[in-house]
Amino acid sequence: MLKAPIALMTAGIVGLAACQAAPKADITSTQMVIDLSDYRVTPNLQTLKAGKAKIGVRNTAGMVHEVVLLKTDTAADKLQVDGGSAKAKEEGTKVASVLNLGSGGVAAMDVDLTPGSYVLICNIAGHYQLGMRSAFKVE
Ligand SMILES: [Cu+2]
Repeated sequence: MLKAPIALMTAGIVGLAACQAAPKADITSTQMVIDLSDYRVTPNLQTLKAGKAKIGVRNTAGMVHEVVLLKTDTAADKLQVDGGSAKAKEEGTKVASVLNLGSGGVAAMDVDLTPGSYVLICNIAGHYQLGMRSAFKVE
């Protein structure tokens, strides 16, 4: 039992180090870039061509955000929210994600998109409800 608090402390330190070293991916050759701010998800395009694409994600905010890409016909502001976790439900709709992107972080996700309606959200607890959602289409 004595070992448990030490293990928890170590995990905390590793987590903190991961937050401070936000990734800086090269996103100059991406087909689309999504900016994350407090509390907005802003893609630079409203439509994207079907097929393989590289999507860049930049966190311009002072706190950790993330982006989850969902393929759904539900409107961006009408997703179901789980009351316990305060997160939007992703089951059956999640296509790709960049999770826990620290302040100033830049990342990219490789996707292979089929035509349809998509919603981009930040699903850190409470952020979806604060407005971190945006719709886009693949044609
Ligand atoms: Cu967020």
